[in-house]
Parts: sequence; C-alpha cells; structure tokens
Amino acid sequence: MGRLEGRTVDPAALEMLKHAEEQGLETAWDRCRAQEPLCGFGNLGVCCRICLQGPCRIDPFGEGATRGICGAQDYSIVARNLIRSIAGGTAAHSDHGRHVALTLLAHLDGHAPDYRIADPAKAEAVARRIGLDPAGKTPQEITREVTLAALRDFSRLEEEPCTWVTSTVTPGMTEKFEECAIMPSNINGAIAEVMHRSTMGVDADPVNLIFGGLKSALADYAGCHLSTDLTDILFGTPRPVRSYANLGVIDPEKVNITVHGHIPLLSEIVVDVAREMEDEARAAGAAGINVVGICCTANEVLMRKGIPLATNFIAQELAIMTGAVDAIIVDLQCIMPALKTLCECFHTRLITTIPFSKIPGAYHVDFREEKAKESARRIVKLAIEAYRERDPAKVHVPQVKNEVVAGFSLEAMLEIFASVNREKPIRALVDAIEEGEIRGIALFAGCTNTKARHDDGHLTIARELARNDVFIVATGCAAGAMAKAGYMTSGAVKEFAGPGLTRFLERLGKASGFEGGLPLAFHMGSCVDNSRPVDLAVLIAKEMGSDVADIPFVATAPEAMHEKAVSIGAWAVTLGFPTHVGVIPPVYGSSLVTEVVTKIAEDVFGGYFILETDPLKAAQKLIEALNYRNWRRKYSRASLDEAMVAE
Ligand code: BF8
Ligand code: SF4
Repeated sequence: MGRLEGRTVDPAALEMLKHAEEQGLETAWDRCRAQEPLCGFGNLGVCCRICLQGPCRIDPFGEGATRGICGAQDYSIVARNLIRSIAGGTAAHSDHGRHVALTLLAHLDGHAPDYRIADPAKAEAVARRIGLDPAGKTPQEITREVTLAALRDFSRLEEEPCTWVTSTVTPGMTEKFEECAIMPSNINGAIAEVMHRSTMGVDADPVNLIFGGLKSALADYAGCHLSTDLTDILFGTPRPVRSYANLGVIDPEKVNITVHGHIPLLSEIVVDVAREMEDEARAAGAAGINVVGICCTANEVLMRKGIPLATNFIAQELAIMTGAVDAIIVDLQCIMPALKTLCECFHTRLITTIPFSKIPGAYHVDFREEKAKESARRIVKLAIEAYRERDPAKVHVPQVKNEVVAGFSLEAMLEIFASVNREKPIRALVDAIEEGEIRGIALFAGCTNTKARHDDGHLTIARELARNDVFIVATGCAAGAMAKAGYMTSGAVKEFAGPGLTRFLERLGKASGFEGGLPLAFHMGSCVDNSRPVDLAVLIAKEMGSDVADIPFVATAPEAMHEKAVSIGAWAVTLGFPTHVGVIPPVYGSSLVTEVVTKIAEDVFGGYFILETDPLKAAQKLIEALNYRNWRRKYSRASLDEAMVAE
C-alpha cells in the first residue's frame, strides 16, 4: 500500500492528497507526522497538569515516578483526565442545544422573525413526552413551554432529575441511574461538578471519579436529545431525502459555499438566502449558487434540505484545495484553525460567525438570530465577491460523488415500519430480530482521525456487519463516510447485505413503496442526533419488555477524535450499549481504569467499551456482543417457559 493510500480509502480524498503533494500544500496528515512520536505519557493519560506544581507524569514502566508531587497515582490521574474530556464534550453538545433553545425563545418573543416553528406536531409530541398537556394551546404556547422545560434542564437547582433523561429512557434505566447516584439534575451543574472534583486535592478515587464522569455523560445525553427535539421543532423533523456526497458535489461552474460546523441556525438560513440570490451569482458570471456541507452542519442540512455533503472531518482541508470553494462558513466545533492558512493560498473566504469561536485572520460576520437573513446575505455576498477572484488554473475537483438517501429520523423510520405493522410499527424490527432474520442493530457514530486510515474503520466494519445481517444506522462523520462511499443506497444492499438483512430491507422497501429501495445504512443525523438511535433502542427495549442493556444493539466509533465522542461513548455505555472505539482513548496508563471501562461497567450498566484498533477484529467483537445478547435473551425466555411448564 502506498503512503497516501495508507491515509485514506476515500478515492476523492486520495486524489486530493496527491494533488496537495504536487502543489506543496500541507494537510492534517502532514502535521500529524510532524508530531510523531506522540507523547507516550499523554497517550496513556498519565500526565497531570491540573496544578502549578506539575506537570507530573507517571512512568508506566515503574522505573521512574510512581506518583505525582501531591501523591496522586496513575489511576487518579487517568480518571481525572478522562472525566474532564467528558465534561468538555458535555459542554459542547449542551451549549449547542442551549443556543437552539434561546433562538426559539427569541423567535417566540418576536425578536427572531426569520425563523418559524416548522414542526408544531413535534412540539406537541415532545410536550406530551415530558408530561405537559398541549390540549387547547397554540403551537407557540406549546413550543414556549417545551423550550422553557429544556432550559430548566440546564439550570435547575433542586435535586430533581433532568427531564430529558427521565422522559426518554425506560423506568428501569432511570432507577439504575438514581441508584448509582449519576442522575444529573442540571447540565451546567454536572459539568461544574466534574471540573471541581477533578481539581487538585479533591476526588482521588478512580471509580468515584468515573461515576462523576458518567453523571456528566448523562447530562451530555440530555443536551444532545433536547437539541435534536428543539431543532426538529424549529426546522422540521427530517423525512427521507435524496442527494449526493463526496467532493464531486463541488460545482466549478457555480459559486460554492461550504457550511461547516454544527449548529444549523445560520446554515439553514444561508441555504434559503442563497436560493434568493442566484441572480447576483449569475451577474458575476457563475451558473448559480451551490451550497455544500462539511461535518455535522452538513448532516443537518442534508437531513432536512437535501444539501449535498462534501466531506467529513479529517478531509475538510481537501475541500478548500479544490480551488473552487468561494466561501467556507464556520460556526463551532471540529473546525481546523489550519483552514485559515490554506484559504490564503486560494481566493476562498473563511468566515467565522460565532463571537466565541473566531480564527485569527478570518472574516467575522457576527451572526445574530434577530438579523439572521441579513447575516446570511452578507455571507453570500462575500462568496460571490470571492468567486470573481477565483483562479480557474487552481481548480481541481475530483469527479467522485455518490448518491445518498438520508433523512431517517425515528419518525420517518416508524412510518416505513408501519407499512408492515400499522398498529405497532416497531414490531417490524423486533419481529425480524426475534425471528433471527436480522442479528441486531449497530449504530455507527463519531469522527475521522489521523490515527486511523480515513473512513476505513467505518466502511470495513459496516461491510462485515451487513454481511452478518446487522441493521445499520449512522450519524456524524460515520454517516459522512458511508454517504460518500455509496453505502446509503439500495445498490449497497445488493452488494454487501447478508440474506436476512436483504430480505428484511427489500420487504420493507416494497411494502412502504420506498422509491429506489431502502439503503444499506440509515442516516439518522448529526452527532447530537445520536439521540435518535437511542430513542429507537428504547422503543425496542420497551417492546421486548426489557432495557437497552438486554437488546442486541451495539455502537461503534471506529475513528473517534473529539471530546464529544468521549462523552457520547460514555453515555452509550451507561445506557447499556456495548460500544466499540477504534482509537484508544488515554486510559491504558491505568489498568484499573481500563478494567472499569471495558469490564466492570458491564456488571453495573450492561454496556461496556470494546477498545480495538483493527476494524476486522472490532467487527468480530461487535458480532459476538450481538450474538451473546441474542443467546441470553433466548436462554432467559427458554428458562421462563420451562418454569411455566413446571408450574
Ligand atoms: O459532532 S463526528 S469529527 S463533526 S465530533 Fe466532529 Fe466527530 Fe465529525 Fe460532528 Ni461529531
Ligand atoms: Fe502533580 Fe498532583 Fe499537581 Fe497533578 S495535582 S500536577 S499530580 S502535584
């Protein structure tokens, strides 16, 4: 395998990596080499710099220091670092959700006229779920109540549980979280508690620390879930939509605007405004305006508006290197500061939009909800201006793109399931599991990362699981990998699915009249939308009369990168999912912490981490986890039947 082939399996990315080398342009992969060898202490999690006496580091071979200056041992240091990552992820996801809530409130108060309540039915459904009575109320009143309830989950001072946890999991799971004292009462408090207990001289007990981290992880879950709910209310609950993915969606004939980041508050409006400003683009000599997405913003606008997805996280620079991106608009999270230097090599405008997320040298358009369209117009104008400066000699767009069908909110999935079981749509899936037609379900989530071959983990594991009749759902950059590779098409079912999965998908596709057939992998949205597969799992668990910890449902993040992936992984385990991570988090510096997250967690929560860097071995372990759960379920049912016969 060539050096560049070792970096990615995405043909478009590979072509651009070759182009980058020819042009002398630097990428994250080059900077990664410059970092090698990565610090061993940091990699193992045994470096502590939480007080000014340090940094202290523990010698993993036992030859040097075995304790920090204060006496902290490896397990305390590793656990503290780990839960601080969880708190970082929690802050990111939940602040995202809070931002959406505040925009909704501003709109309801008449200060954000460019928005609307796109999905009053969702507002009503969420109201009912969280115990509010929507009867006789207007959509505005219902949305206000729901939004205020969401904001209370950030700030409640009483020791009552977060509404977005208790209202979305099974009673058994709520009970477990209360019992383990990890039920958060407010999101901000859970983050503060982690930061406090992991400061110098507070909690040194690794298990206690980890439980504190899990409380923050559940707060992260609440933040993700309320974010999905409120975004659906504001912009609509996704329904199946067709589009394209990979760098070939960049159209050299048009003004190309790339939306990148996470919160769709601005990007949704940019999409609308771009449609209104087509004439201005034509006046500048372009064939029109083409909006494409990167990272989770891409997922949000793909799910709701069918906007094409250009690429996922680690390849973000490659989009700029096509020389045909006129503006890249970023909000927050997963945005490489390196974009600035790269944009300087082209005519591309890098535009930051959030007051607390700036990059030196970038344009900054202060995005305000009250003047959303105005901000969006300024941005589109900047892009059109930039287009006039584009150098055609620098344009190099790989002709690689694949069809994608996305937009599978849980609501959309249930509509499809209803075509075979109108009274209880979820039975369609449960029956297929119980009859052994499908082996179970796998959620593919998380990032791409220079430590792994780009997209390879996602695609290799997906092929293996599909061959073994596992129903696949995906979010985040995992979904991006599958979309780019053409796995979100019915053609991929023919190519990769085992006989049971093929039968299941074809039967459902036929019954629901799904145009073009159902895809191999179901795109459920951005990373905050990992709440959607959880809702699916909880629904299955309830139908099977059990908890998530008992059903054949696994999660995998083969190329995890961000702290958000750590927090999602932590709550996935807490909710009961066997959760594979393909990039080893910094826990190996403590055998105790490693043991807790990979083994002991299962005894308490049913979920546990599978740490495995080899995609094929990981696939095998995920299949074993599904097999075990199926066997256990059958075995316990058999013993129940026996007991009844004996009676
Ligand atoms: O929230 S998957 S690289 S883009 S962190 Fe970032 Fe990871 Fe992509 Fe979305 Ni999620
Ligand atoms: Fe060193 Fe302890 Fe300070 Fe950490 S808290 S830097 S281990 S003295």
